[in-house]
Amino acid sequence: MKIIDGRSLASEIKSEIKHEVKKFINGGGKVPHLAAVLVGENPASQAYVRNKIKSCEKVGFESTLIRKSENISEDELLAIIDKLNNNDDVDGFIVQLPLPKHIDESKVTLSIDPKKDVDGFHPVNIGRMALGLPCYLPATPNGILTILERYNIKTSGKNIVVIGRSNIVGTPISILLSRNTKLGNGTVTLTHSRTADLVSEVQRADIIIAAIGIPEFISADMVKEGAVIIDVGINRVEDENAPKGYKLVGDVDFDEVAAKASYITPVPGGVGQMTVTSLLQNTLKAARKEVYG
Ligand code: BQF
Repeated sequence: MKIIDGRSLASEIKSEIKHEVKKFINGGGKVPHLAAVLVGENPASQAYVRNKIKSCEKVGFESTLIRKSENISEDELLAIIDKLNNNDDVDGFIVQLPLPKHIDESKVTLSIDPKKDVDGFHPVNIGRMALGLPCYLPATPNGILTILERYNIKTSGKNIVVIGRSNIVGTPISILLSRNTKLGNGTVTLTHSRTADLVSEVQRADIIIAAIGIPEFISADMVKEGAVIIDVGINRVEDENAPKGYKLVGDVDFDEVAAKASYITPVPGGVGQMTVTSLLQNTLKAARKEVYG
């Protein structure tokens, strides 16, 4: 069994990006610039955005953080997005999710110019992804593909079971892994809350992508000997002994499942790390005008 080291892989990719940034600037390019909009005080969201801004510094990007109160109106937020869409100095930007309940997330996503949508959430980017056209790939699916690529884990002809059908993970990773591409050609089963016999579907899997959002849902009895386990879950569970009063666990019962797996991603330090490098990769693409010219 091999534990996939998301931290060291992410740091390797960040130094590759840093090198690419230097080359780009030496060739007359501008410093890539990512902006992030953070609404409200959600502690997890604050941590994620902090992490993204810090990562920008690490690779030599410029970054701008726009913080707004929980009470911002939808129109005010849309006005900020409009300004970012039209600010030539900003190559790409993200609006950190989730947003407060009075703001329509899909309206916000649709208002982002696809050229600057480095999260890859706009329907234009999802559509282009589905057709294999140049696009900004969504961060978590791209991070998963990078793990499979760098660890030389083959997907062609494999039974791949994805658990969870969210717009940002389950649905796009199912599409990417089933396409006729180097990191695709899998036989993908997308399972969800209405799946008739989830356990037997998962038991057939050569590769399991767990993106359910239920702490330690995948137990050893659900896993075939030698399966590859990609755990996308990031769940806060109470832990009196932890300094913050909680710890992070994945959707997989790590200790139990690791014993049967050929490869497994830990939480923390697995897929989550790679989502941030994907965002940096998309921002570099935006600065180089690789996707939309
Ligand atoms: C790690 C996210 C749910 C909803 C909105 C490293 C991150 C997380 C974990 C991170 C996530 C999850 C992000 C680890 C960004 C991933 O070491 O395990 C990094 O920063 N993430 C987000 O921006 O929005 C989310 C999950």
